[in-house]
Amino acid sequence: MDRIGTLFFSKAVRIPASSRVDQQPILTPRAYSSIGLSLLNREDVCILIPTLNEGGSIEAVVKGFLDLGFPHILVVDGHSTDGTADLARRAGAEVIMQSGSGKGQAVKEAFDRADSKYIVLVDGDGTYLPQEVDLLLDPLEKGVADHVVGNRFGRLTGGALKRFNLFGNRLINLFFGMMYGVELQDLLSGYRAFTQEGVRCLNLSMTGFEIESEITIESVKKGLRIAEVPITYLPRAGGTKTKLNPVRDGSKIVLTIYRMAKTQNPLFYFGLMGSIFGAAGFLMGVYVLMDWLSGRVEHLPLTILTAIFIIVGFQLFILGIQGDMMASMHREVLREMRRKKR
Ligand SMILES: Nc1nc2c(ncn2[C@@H]2O[C@H](COP(=O)(O)OP(=O)(O)OP(=O)(O)O)[C@@H](O)[C@H]2O)c(=O)[nH]1
Ligand SMILES: [Mg+2]
Repeated sequence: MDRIGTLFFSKAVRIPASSRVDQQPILTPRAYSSIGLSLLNREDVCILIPTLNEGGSIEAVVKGFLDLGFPHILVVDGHSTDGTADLARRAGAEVIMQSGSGKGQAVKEAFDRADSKYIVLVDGDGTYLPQEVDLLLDPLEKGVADHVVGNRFGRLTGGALKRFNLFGNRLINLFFGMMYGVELQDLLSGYRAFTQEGVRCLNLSMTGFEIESEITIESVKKGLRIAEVPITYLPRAGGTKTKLNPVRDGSKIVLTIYRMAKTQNPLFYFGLMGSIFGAAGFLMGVYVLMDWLSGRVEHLPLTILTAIFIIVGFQLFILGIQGDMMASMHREVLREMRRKKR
């Protein structure tokens, strides 16, 4: 049975918590090997940090990665007004100003410039631990993944995610799983690692906070191997402000997940629209019929509308089925091409 065209889940690789660095602030080479993590060349890694007014945390984040031996740190700043760019530069990072606006645009610009073997994407708000970066890089180095997501729910610190955001995240992950048939625990994580080839496969267009969903959906579409590793998630430092509006950005994220499913799961995409038309037509039909049966009242225009709604709903379903067949064939061809390439 086809993986995506159904509502069944397939699992992303989940790396167990047993290989976590847990409480260790900075790990020595010996500590890494003792917990089974590979020691890769830090020169091969580029750390990308999008920032907008993160003056309260950016220095610590940049220094955290430098202290671990990562020499390539690129901060893409959204024209902060609190001196973030200067603070990052003084801490030792290369800083560029993004040419447009929004986190998504900054990430795209950063991806275009990063030419290292491995690319790490991390928020500059100090909510992620630099010393856990090896947990993300390890599956790449071992060749078992092309895109590793740091799962914030692996080790959530009290208050790091507000109850409303936690609920929203859970719903979005569930919705994503239903749409794309891939079970992920943290679609919206801001701590990720990629191989260079993985990043080059991604065709990104979102400019705002939808970027994380788009990156993950593109990874699924392009057949990248996604792994999740449990990481620590800390609350934002006091005095620093979130740029995320849970309602406005949350609905944009849901819409992005839905819209991008058009080619990946057309049955769900068109089926959902078809169900809405069908249900509206059915309800209007019941009303028309009840009135006619009880008092011989005719609603001619409403009857025509009912018929139109039901026909449109039905046609959307047929479109979904046809789209699903085309998507399955397309995936089959892609799989075959990939198999031949290997
Ligand atoms: N360059 C750039 N960075 C941005 C922009 N908006 C947000 N960021 C950065 O993107 C990262 C994530 O933004 P946050 O506001 O922390 O959003 P979040 O992590 O989803 O939400 P929190 O729960 O508040 O942490 C941070 O490092 C921000 O500074 C932007 O327009 N341009
Ligand atoms: Mg954040």
